[in-house]
Amino acid sequence: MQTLQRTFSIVKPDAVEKGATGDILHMIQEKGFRIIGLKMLEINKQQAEGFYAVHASRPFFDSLTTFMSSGPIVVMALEKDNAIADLRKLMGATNPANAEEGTIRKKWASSIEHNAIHGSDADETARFELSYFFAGYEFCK
Ligand code: FUP
Repeated sequence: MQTLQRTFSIVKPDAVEKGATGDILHMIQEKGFRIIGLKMLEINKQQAEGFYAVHASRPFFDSLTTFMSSGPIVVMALEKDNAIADLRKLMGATNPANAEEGTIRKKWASSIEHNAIHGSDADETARFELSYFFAGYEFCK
């Protein structure tokens, strides 16, 4: 059975810088996602560290959080049946070298770090990530 689900996504600084935001939003909407929250903002290093706290012990943590605070990002709340898994499929593999044709990372990512888009990987992380960037009143019906 399909269940309506929410997920969270970020167009990362590399993709915003390339002018890919419109194309990425289009790819997401073409797959049937409903955008129920959307904003562009910049976060500082500390805010990026809070978002990626689960990766704090990983060797790439410092570089990743510096990158994520290096320029504007676009954050999104998305709704669809099976939204979490379907967005991950549309994103493609973390490393663009392994990303399949037709995925957002195949088209726009340039490295494993500068990989264009973030998407929540599970229900619990989606809830945390949505609440990190959105207040409840900001979601559209
Ligand atoms: P993903 O869920 O596909 O975004 O990938 P992960 O949760 O494994 O990693 C989170 C982010 O850390 C990636 F989007 C990019 C970054 N990362 C690196 O910079 N280097 C690595 O070796 C692995 C991940």
